[in-house]
Amino acid sequence: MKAFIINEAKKSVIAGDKEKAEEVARQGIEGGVPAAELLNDGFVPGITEIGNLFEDEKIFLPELVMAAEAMKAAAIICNESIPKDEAVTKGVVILGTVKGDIHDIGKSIVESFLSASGFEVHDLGRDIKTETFIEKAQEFNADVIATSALLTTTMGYQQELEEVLKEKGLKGKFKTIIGGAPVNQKWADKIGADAYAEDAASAAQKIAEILGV
Ligand code: B12
Repeated sequence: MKAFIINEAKKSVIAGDKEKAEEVARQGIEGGVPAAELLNDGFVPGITEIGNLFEDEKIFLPELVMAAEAMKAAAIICNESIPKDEAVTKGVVILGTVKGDIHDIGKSIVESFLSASGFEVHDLGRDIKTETFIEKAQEFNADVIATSALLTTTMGYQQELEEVLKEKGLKGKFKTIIGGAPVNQKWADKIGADAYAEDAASAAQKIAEILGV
């Protein structure tokens, strides 16, 4: 049953079938499949396969958009089922996708995992300017600024954030963590980010590590 649902999840995203993806997400959750498994083993491999087909020019933008809409709808249902841990606050995190970048599916999964792990998360959304990250970090007295970038052309804004934080003398005040498919530890080291995490679960662990909580 579980393997079937997970396979259906993957297939629904590849088919770009939003209604089916929502139905499978609901069925899975009602049937006791953990949201993280539905995402990591079903929906995410589906959208990854679509990304590869797009890269190889085997499918084109309309199909990518349909798959993304199916993925997003399913992720919303999975994310909602992840209980928020409001009893504790391990730290305040400002989260968003950088300027010029509208990819937000992964960022929203990160939001759910961080909230479930006891962080207070302010998700600013996507296409967020460097200045806005800093303003909001100050407004909410944040501990961490977490940025997502999915394009090689927008990763540079993660570097810009480090530079502006340094210029303003805020580098130590707010820790930074970066993520997104083209991003890696090497990039984090190069730009001087405090941490990098490759997925949502390790994002929560890495933030706990850098804050020592
Ligand atoms: C879905 C998708 C879209 C959707 C986005 C919908 C949405 N609301 O997000 C749409 C169709 C809109 C889209 C548009 C475009 N896309 Co697109 N897209 C993808 C695709 C297929 C999947 C991305 C995704 O959601 N993955 C699933 C999630 C769960 O994974 P994730 O984002 O990596 O997130 C995980 C980790 O990275 C990490 N993480 C993510 N964020 C953060 C943040 C922090 C702080 C941390 C710690 C961790 C972390 O945790 C997440 C969960 O585990 C990728 C292919 C790929 N393999 O990445 C291409 C891809 C990113 N897109 C690409 C391109 C080129 C585009 C367009 C330019 C296409 C065009 N010609 O218009 C536009 C760009 C628009 C813009 N200005 O942003 C290229 C980028 C190439 C490059 N080298 O830069 C890719 C790689 C496809 C390809 N192979 O060519 N896209």
